[in-house]
Amino acid sequence: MTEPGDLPTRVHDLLGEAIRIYHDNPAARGWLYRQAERFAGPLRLAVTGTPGAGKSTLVSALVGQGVALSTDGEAGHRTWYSDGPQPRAQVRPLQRAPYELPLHRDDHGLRLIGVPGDALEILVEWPSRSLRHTHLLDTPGLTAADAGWQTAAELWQEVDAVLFLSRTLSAADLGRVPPVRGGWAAATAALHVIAVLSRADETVGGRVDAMLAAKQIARRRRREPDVTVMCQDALAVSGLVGYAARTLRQDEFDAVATLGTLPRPELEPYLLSVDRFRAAGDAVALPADRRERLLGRLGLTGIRLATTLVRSGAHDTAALAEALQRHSGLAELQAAVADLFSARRDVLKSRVALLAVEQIAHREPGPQSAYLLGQVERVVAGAHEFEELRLLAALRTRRAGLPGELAMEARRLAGGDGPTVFERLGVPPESPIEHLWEHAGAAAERWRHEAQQADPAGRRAAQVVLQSCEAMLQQLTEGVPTT
Ligand SMILES: Nc1nc2c(ncn2[C@@H]2O[C@H](COP(=O)(O)OP(=O)(O)OP(=O)(O)O)[C@@H](O)[C@H]2O)c(=O)[nH]1
Ligand SMILES: [Mg+2]
Repeated sequence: MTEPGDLPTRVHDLLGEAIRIYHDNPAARGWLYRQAERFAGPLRLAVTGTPGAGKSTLVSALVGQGVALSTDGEAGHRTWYSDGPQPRAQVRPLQRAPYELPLHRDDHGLRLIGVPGDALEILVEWPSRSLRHTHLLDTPGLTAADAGWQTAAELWQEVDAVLFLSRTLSAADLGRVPPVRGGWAAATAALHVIAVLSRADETVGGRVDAMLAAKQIARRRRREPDVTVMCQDALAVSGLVGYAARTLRQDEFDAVATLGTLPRPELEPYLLSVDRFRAAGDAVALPADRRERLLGRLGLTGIRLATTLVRSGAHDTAALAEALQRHSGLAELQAAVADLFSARRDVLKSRVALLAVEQIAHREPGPQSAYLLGQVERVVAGAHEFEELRLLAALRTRRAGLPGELAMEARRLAGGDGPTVFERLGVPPESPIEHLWEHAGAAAERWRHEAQQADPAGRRAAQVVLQSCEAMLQQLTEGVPTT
């Protein structure tokens, strides 16, 4: 690392410099101020993907409340969700001033009436802890011949991270991800994306083992080249079951428990299809309206899963909710978001801010544009943080070419268990500096040796870890605060 300071510090300084350069250009200056504000703000996470992939449902599942917004107009707009003291919604039409609309809540979520056809964006504020550090964006689906290609590309530059939902993870679906032009932007394009095989409970025609099959498909796909070039990881999730899990009520647990009291051979024929379940009559000891509600909340696969979980020990609402959240894939997705996005917020934001500086230099050419572009290049060239992020993703998906023990150490040294020197070295906080020196030195020695090994993937991974160790040693030399 030849540049002083870490990536976010350098990017922060560069944004300041760009603002000074465009001081006499109010439009560019205002735009850059907005970028600087975003840089300092919460993580901006988009949930996007194919039409009907379950994007809005997943947003509710991530918030843990029914926030999915329905409107009476064309659903061409996108919706931002952020935390606020009380529920409110603001509409941003094309070329008109934003204004507020009253927000209604019903069993299905939130509803806005009177949304104009030219609404570009709706900003929903909703009191929720999960929206405090992450702002969520729900988007219209990307179709194969998306007229909004440009819009999609712009959207991808406006957010720090993306969940891309597809019901199949097919090459055709992934082809809807807007292309990124070459250079460093393309090289870092996968860092902020997780692919989600959505509506996982419906995989293989909603068979009994649908969730398992979906998870297997995601695990296989995440090692295939067309997936690895576009995302950090691929996971299977049932947003429907995940949402039900996070909002499970006592009466719903009771209904599942009632089904669970029936002997398995008696219940199973009724769980073979939605029609059979609906037509079960008295045989399943639940009245038709409760059966229907349960179907709406969990789907047939979810009901099957929930009864199995109750039978195998989920004895109350909390236990069933926890187990459903795990089996739905939601818990794993939340962990991946925490690991790959939230914990790396500053690095992801740095990427977006660098793109913004590059963009303004191209869009508003002036005497200092070449200088700004050169600065972006310098910052990117010294950004070991991007390499670390790529390595952590490779380790998660077992693509790094390192055996078990080494992989765990690589993860820790690259900051996967936390970014401080203490966490990276796996030593207690407040350890004396000599101790840190010793550990970092020994680690560097070990990884210098690993970096000579034959397997190219493993060698590349080891080089990144070695660089992390050397960066720590340099940090210790400079006496930079280590917490
Ligand atoms: N079985 C099942 N159904 C789901 C799941 N997620 C969503 N759905 C259903 O699929 C339909 C579409 O869900 P949405 O969440 O509105 O999907 P979307 O991607 O936001 O749709 P658009 O915004 O219209 O592109 C609804 O009927 C949902 O109840 C899921 O995980 N499992
Ligand atoms: Mg939607």
